[in-house]
Amino acid sequence: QTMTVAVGAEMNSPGGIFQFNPNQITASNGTTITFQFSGAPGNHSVTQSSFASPCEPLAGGFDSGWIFIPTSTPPSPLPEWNLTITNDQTPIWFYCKQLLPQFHCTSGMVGVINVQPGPNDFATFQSNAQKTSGQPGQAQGGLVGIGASASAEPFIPSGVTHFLGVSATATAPSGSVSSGPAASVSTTAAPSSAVALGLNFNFIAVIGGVLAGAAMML
Ligand SMILES: *[C@@H]1O[C@H](CO)[C@@H](O)[C@H](O)[C@H]1NC(C)=O
Ligand SMILES: *[C@@H]1O[C@H](CO)[C@@H](O)[C@H](O)[C@H]1NC(C)=O
Ligand SMILES: *[C@@H]1O[C@H](CO)[C@@H](O)[C@H](O)[C@H]1NC(C)=O
Ligand SMILES: [Cu+2]
Repeated sequence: QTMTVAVGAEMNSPGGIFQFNPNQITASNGTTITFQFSGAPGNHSVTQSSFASPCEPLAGGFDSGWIFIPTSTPPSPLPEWNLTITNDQTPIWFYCKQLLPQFHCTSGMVGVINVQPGPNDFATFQSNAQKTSGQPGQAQGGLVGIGASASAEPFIPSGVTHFLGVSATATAPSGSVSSGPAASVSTTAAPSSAVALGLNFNFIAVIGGVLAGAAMML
């Protein structure tokens, strides 16, 4: 079983640039969800979070990293990332962690797989995301998440760039305000993302304070 979710949208799309479409998905164990990065131009991620902290990476959560499409026409084939459902009994919340030109998460770019009946519904999650103060979490998650996992990094066609952030090593307690960059760099970062890694780190460092250990590594 497969499903497709569009990541980002074009400027004039109904709902605007900052969206996943659909943003509520029901998928059973073994279903592959193909996230197609079709928002062009765009620079988006699919990053697992939690209901309690919509715009913070979940400890042990999945993360596509950022995928940057420079052109106003979507490339063909599109960049895409396959995530397979491993536990359909738990809601899987996710957000886009891009900060520019405005915070995507607080602009409502969030989604859920397998929401359950009750107060923790999508509308509340999205509204909480929009009310989040401060910068959305930038730490890099992995391929394996909680309730869903990918077996490979995203497919990146030519002309498109993939950026991986700095991995979180410390586990952020759920509900924490910020899980800043940790002193380890993702070993899965491709050589082509080395420059981006630096930029990303510098940006976080300027915004959030410097970690001497990571600075020395870079
Ligand atoms: C899906 O897999 C999870 C984890 O193994 C399991 O707990 C759950 O019961 C499975 N769902 C169904 C409908 O069998
Ligand atoms: C994602 O999964 C779909 C459906 O199985 C497959 O057709 C596609 O080639 C996969 N894409 C990647 C990048 O692995
Ligand atoms: C895309 O976003 C990442 C993360 O913020 C950043 O490092 C990278 O420079 C951005 N790429 C472009 C071309 O804007
Ligand atoms: Cu985005």
